[in-house]
Amino acid sequence: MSSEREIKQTLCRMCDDRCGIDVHLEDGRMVDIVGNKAHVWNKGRLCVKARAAVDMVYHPERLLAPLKRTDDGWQEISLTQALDEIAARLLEIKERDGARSVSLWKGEAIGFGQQEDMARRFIHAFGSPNYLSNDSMCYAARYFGYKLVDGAWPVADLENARVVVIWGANPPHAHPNMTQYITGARRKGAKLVVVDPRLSAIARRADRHVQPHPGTDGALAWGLMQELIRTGTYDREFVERYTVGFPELAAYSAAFTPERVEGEAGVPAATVREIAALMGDAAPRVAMYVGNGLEHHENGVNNIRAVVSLDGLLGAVDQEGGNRFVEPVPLRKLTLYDEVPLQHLGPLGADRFPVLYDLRQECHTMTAMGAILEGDPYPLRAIVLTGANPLLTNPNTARVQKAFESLDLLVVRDLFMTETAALAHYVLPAASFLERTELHVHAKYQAVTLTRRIHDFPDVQDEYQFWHDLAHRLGIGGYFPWEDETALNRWLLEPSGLTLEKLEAHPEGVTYSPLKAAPREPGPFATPTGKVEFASRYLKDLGYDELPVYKSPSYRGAPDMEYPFVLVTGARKLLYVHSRFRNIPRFRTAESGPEVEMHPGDARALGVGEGETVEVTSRIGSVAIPVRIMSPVEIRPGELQITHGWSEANVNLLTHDDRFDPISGFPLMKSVEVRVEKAQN
Ligand SMILES: Nc1nc2c(c(=O)[nH]1)N[C@H]1C(S)=C(S)[C@@H](COP(=O)(O)OP(=O)(O)OC[C@H]3O[C@@H](n4cnc5c(=O)[nH]c(N)nc54)[C@H](O)[C@@H]3O)O[C@H]1N2
Ligand SMILES: Nc1nc2c(c(=O)[nH]1)N[C@H]1C(S)=C(S)[C@@H](COP(=O)(O)OP(=O)(O)OC[C@H]3O[C@@H](n4cnc5c(=O)[nH]c(N)nc54)[C@H](O)[C@@H]3O)O[C@H]1N2
Ligand code: SF4
Ligand SMILES: [Mo]
Repeated sequence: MSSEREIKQTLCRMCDDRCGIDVHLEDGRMVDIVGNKAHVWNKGRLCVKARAAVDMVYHPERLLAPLKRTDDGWQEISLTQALDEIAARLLEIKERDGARSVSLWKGEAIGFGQQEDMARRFIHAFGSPNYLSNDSMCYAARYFGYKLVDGAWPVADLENARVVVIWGANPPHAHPNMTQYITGARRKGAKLVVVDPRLSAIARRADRHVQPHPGTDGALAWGLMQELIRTGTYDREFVERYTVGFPELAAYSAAFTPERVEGEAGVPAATVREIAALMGDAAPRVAMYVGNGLEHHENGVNNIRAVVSLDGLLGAVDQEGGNRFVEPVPLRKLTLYDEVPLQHLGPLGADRFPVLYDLRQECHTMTAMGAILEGDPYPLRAIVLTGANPLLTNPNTARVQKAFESLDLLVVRDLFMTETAALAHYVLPAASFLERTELHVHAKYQAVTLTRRIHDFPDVQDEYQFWHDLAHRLGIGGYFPWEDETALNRWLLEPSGLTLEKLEAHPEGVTYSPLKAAPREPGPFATPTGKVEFASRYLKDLGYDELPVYKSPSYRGAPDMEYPFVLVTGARKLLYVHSRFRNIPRFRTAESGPEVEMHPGDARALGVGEGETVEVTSRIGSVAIPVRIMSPVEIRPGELQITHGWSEANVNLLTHDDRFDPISGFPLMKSVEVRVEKAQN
């Protein structure tokens, strides 16, 4: 008998690129994944990870039943028992310590959009303001940079740019499909400038690779602004009509001569002049993309604000070929911040990092550790966590571990028994992205796609069903009235005029409103003044500097000779996403394990060869890790790189949760002072 073949179209969500895919099934079982040529974003292209979704879904180590920790180890229990017991424990803790002693933690793996919003909805409905997520160290700092200066985060109009600037990002590994748009712009004559301390995959393709020392991008951005102002090549008309704070900006920039930038950031003075001229000539068609590389620094938000201010000087805001604002799709709002405001309960971190709470309603995961361990500012006793593995991804792992071990209740939803799940009281099997249906918006193309549920395991719940079933046991079921995620999707879509039926018929995505033609009149900008704000009154009122003032990273401002190396962490590798996919055997053959990337001169001085193990030590911890000797142009002497997510050599044992950017609270993970010694064995 011949087997039955079927193709179902949906999106890959192994990373946030979200490529259109054709899933091939044989007798109902997934056998292959290929690119959907009709999808507006990837146009048929996929990265090598996509096919591993099949391995992930049917992985022999996949969790398929709820587990409960007992004195005799893990015990398999029914889903009903697990949900009943978890609900009872949550109500007990609420009764004893108040609702705010319970928090919810959402990770990168389940994405953003509605998965994030239903988690936020659940914890507010429960009565706690304590929504925690990976965005205590991702995205929010960049969002602030743009929100505070431009009023919103625009999209880089790569297709129409004359100069593309990729600043602290590496699309070929982190957003593979963005690379084709950058390549396309270059084919049409655009110049590519990459700002990165390392010769990354995208830097290799650049017309100009600018290599500042880690954490010194603010100095470089100020130096470029100084040059544009000194030479009169900034966009005077744009600045006059659409910005506030120019006199203050001009005055502060004056000190950032190319020579000073060279001393501070290590970028030759001639390069600063050359890049400023390149940008000035191409303005306003300068499209910049800022990545995660700028976020994990002590002066992160202000460095990003300085980069964004540069856009304002170039008149590249809300302009074709520059950075453009795209109208959002009008979907219903799932969060309850207006209906159930809980700020009076003291969201964790909102006192220390008011901007994080005010602009993102985000509590702060590092602050949460103090609440668990020291009851500061009040006790946090329970966490329900989904799609995250903070034991490998949050800074200062030793403290995270101690905190999680001391909780009264830790519930982890995951596909696998992770380092974090191993500490839980209950581990619940979670549905993967191929086992749920959700709406996705590709903002840049104003496209909405509905994903399909391709597979089902009994007792493996999708996120919606879990929140729904738990809410109904907790007496807050009224907030989760939809029978399933399909009913929720229908409700979310209503104001948009799109229907589920239309989306089902168009798995390649539906455009919700054609992109506006380039506006003649930029703005109005969603800032307090309605203008591009070089100086922020909002920040000043909160006690911060009004301008994006530059501060040297500690390792340069006050170097400590006990820790003579500076360590960048987290440069993405194509095959792995954070702590994920180490259990895909063919990936391990291609990229076998953790390593510290090092300049050959440093390796020589330390007397270590390729693959030999060294001990890397920061002020808070140590890891033993093999050395990878780079070519002399790939990394600068004295600078190291280790990618996170490896349990064998977890770099977050070295990173700081008590050194952070004062505006976002983001931890110092990309300019960590360390020493290196050859391991004794
Ligand atoms: N040192 C250092 N650390 C970093 C970074 C860095 O640059 N340097 N980067 C940081 C950044 S930007 C981020 S975003 C964070 C991310 O950190 P996390 O949010 O912790 O993300 P992951 O490690 O991807 O964890 C995802 C977990 O979710 C599980 N999972 C996969 N799919 C699903 C699903 O569909 N449902 C559910 N419920 N679970 C699923 C996976 O098995 C995995 O265990 O890491 C941060 N950590
Ligand atoms: N394969 C894969 N893809 C991913 C992820 C993954 O883990 N694996 N994670 C996803 C997530 S959650 C995120 S947030 C994105 C992040 O993706 P990107 O924003 O592209 O960030 P990274 O790949 O971390 O690249 C950061 C680059 O910044 C450089 N850098 C480090 N410090 C500095 C600095 O001080 N200044 C400058 N100018 N550059 C610096 C690093 O050398 C590195 O090359 O990737 C997403 N995509
Ligand atoms: S880039 Fe790769 S992992 Fe990311 S969504 Fe596309 S195919 Fe999936
Ligand atoms: Mo991230």
